[in-house]
Amino acid sequence: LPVGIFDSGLGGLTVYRQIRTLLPSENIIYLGDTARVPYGSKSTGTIRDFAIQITRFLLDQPVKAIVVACNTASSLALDAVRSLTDLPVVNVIDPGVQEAVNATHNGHVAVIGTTATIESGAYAARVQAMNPDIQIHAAACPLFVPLVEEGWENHPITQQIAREYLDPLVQENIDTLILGCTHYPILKPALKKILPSHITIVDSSRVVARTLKEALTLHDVLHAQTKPGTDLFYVTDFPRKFQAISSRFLGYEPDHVQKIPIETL
Ligand code: DGN
Repeated sequence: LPVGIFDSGLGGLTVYRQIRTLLPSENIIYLGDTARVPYGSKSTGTIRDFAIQITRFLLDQPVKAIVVACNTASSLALDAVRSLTDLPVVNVIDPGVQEAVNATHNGHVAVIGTTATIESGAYAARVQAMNPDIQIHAAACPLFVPLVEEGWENHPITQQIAREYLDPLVQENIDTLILGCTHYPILKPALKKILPSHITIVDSSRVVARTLKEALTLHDVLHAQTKPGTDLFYVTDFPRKFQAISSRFLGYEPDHVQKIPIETL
């Protein structure tokens, strides 16, 4: 059976990419809810409804594990997803938090994400639960997603906006920064340029892939065969500039992309 991955749109392809690299023989179904993106500015109830619909769709395929490859859905709808299934459910928050807790020396960790992710307090709660001595500093960076989708990750205006968002965090003496949104790994080179070099940037997508591998191993459903796995990409709409946006996340243009209308979810 395949692994099911979902995201509010195409940003989760950064997570897919790491999973595909680490687990080349797994079959994968990816669903990007491109008709309803962004989730980051929507209410909790709406995000939970979307996540429940998509989870049901993936369970019907069927799949053997679910990866919630969206920080906003992981922040607000993880319990709803878990309530629908006993299969392994991997989220994108816990692995990043674990890595940040391990990385910090001075106990000042920052997280950046969409407005919904930051307002949910999910990252702060997880860090506190793991180590109550760590201070978490959070900033919503709502302009980052459209900048990445526009392909402006190296534009001077992105540097300027990033300074506005990140300077207050740097002044809090942070030594670790969690990229709490699927789009932000694309901005990593730009952020590195403006952040002091001692700050560790945590891009959780790689750790998420490792966490999935562990979960599949634990449930004894890791694919043993060596031939390459298959990919199936579903989107709920083909956005304008679909090819450009998806290839930015993936490094190439995806094949086998099918539209699945929301009504049929
Ligand atoms: N995938 C979303 C996230 O990781 O929070 C970002 C896109 C969005 O819904 N704004």
